[in-house]
Amino acid sequence: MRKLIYLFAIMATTLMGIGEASARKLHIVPEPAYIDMATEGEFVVTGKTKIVVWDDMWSVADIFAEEMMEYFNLKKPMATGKRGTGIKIRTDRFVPEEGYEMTISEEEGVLIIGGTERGVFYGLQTLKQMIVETDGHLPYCFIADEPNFKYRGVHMDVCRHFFPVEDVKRYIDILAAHKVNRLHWHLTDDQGWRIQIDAYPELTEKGSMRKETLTSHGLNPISWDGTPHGGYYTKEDIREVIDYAAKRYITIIPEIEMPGHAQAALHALPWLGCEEQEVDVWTCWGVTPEVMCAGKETTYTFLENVLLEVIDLFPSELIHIGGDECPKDRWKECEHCQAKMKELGLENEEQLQGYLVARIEKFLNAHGRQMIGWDEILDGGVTPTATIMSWRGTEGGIYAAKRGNDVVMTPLKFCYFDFYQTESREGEGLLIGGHTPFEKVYGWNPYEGLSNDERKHIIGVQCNLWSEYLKNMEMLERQLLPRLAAMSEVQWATERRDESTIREKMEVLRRYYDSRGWNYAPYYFEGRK
Ligand code: TNX
Repeated sequence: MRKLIYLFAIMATTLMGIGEASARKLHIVPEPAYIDMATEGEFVVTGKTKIVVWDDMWSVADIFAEEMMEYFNLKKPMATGKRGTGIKIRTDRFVPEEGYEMTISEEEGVLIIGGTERGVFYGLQTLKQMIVETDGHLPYCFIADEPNFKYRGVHMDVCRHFFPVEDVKRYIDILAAHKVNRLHWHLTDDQGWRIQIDAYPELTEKGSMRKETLTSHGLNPISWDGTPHGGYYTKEDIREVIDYAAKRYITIIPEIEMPGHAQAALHALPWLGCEEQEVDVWTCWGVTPEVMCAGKETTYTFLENVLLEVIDLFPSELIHIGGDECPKDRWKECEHCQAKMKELGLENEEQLQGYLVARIEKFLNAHGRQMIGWDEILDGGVTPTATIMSWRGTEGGIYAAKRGNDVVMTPLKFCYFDFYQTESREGEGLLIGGHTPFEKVYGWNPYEGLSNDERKHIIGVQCNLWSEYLKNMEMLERQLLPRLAAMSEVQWATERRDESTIREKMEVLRRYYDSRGWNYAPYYFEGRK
């Protein structure tokens, strides 16, 4: 398919009379597969330019028309219509599904052909960057583009700190501009349950609010803010967010944590624990021993009922079940867990978690969905059909890929955007730890350690943004940007990365961030790492 694009590119270049590459350059993040610049000529886009829509893709056009309003200082969105000249958008099945071809010439004005509407959407993301870079004076050129990875994810933790619907939408806008197509929405954890479940109203009534929040790293000195914190999404909120994301070709993968990271659920429904112990919605960070009981049948009924409502809400094929960091202390002392292990002939508590995970996977499959979980789900013996999210390193992912499981690579060293961005940490405030500067993300090879055959199982790459120390959108954005730009190069343009040009490209992208009013960390631009 890629060959076809190049062939078309060469033909188009000849037709348009484009000669050798000129000094005229475009700086696009992530790097497109193919760019051919004409030596002269430009098409000027202004607020009066019309968007000419074929194939009825009005929503794609409207989003672009609206987003350019502020840039062009308009009172209403740019005009759209079925006929005329300007920015023409259409689809053609000869272009790869997520790909697009953009021609800017005297004859065409701007013509974007996507393999699908999704491809057109990505073409328009590129175009927006070009408009800001050239102030609307678009040089004649031909671009053909398509992504390397089909799963291009970003994670959002709304449990450690809650972010209202408007913030989630803004987050989605940022993702879309980087051609990300998955939002992994971490909806339940020890510190808050954030999704309305009709069968168990207590989950949000009691489990969405904690008394206060830890503001230090824990011991010596330990401090809390003394302020209650909470919030949750109604089903209506969630539908609104899913719809907003879908219009930007982002699938939301919901995560319901089990059997660990569940203290907020245990607070709401104490019978979920081994001893029906009374616990608070957690006010600390880390790993708590208070986990769901894996011996009682009532736990399984609960999980299935919750998942039924989750499946009903979210169209995503993949459903994330967590599975990480589940201490087994309570299970070792629990008569129900021990009886279950005996009944099933299990040797240890790891295998009991393996049983829970496999049982839940079967349930999801029976309802037409696929399970994805953190790499700990490998520990208790994993089924061949689960997708593994490799976070503790790449080893779990490599092991799973070798066994034939699909894998999303998200090793903390390169993909944890809650980590510090500079070695000195100066000016960064209190964060969870670690050190992941822009350059480290950009230079990471997600295929390392895998043969060509095994690579096929790496369906994608994701960065994770845990919010323990990120209280508001401004802080969240400074952790996300500009590192998401580096991540998008890994996701979309793995094989096209070039360390000699990225800094120049980022100086241009920064102006694009400014034009959209997004916050970003200054360190990379200051040369600090
Ligand atoms: C580990 S990644 C966690 C999270 C924390 C994060 C902090 C994973 C599956 N578990 O619960 O928020 O570290 O970096």
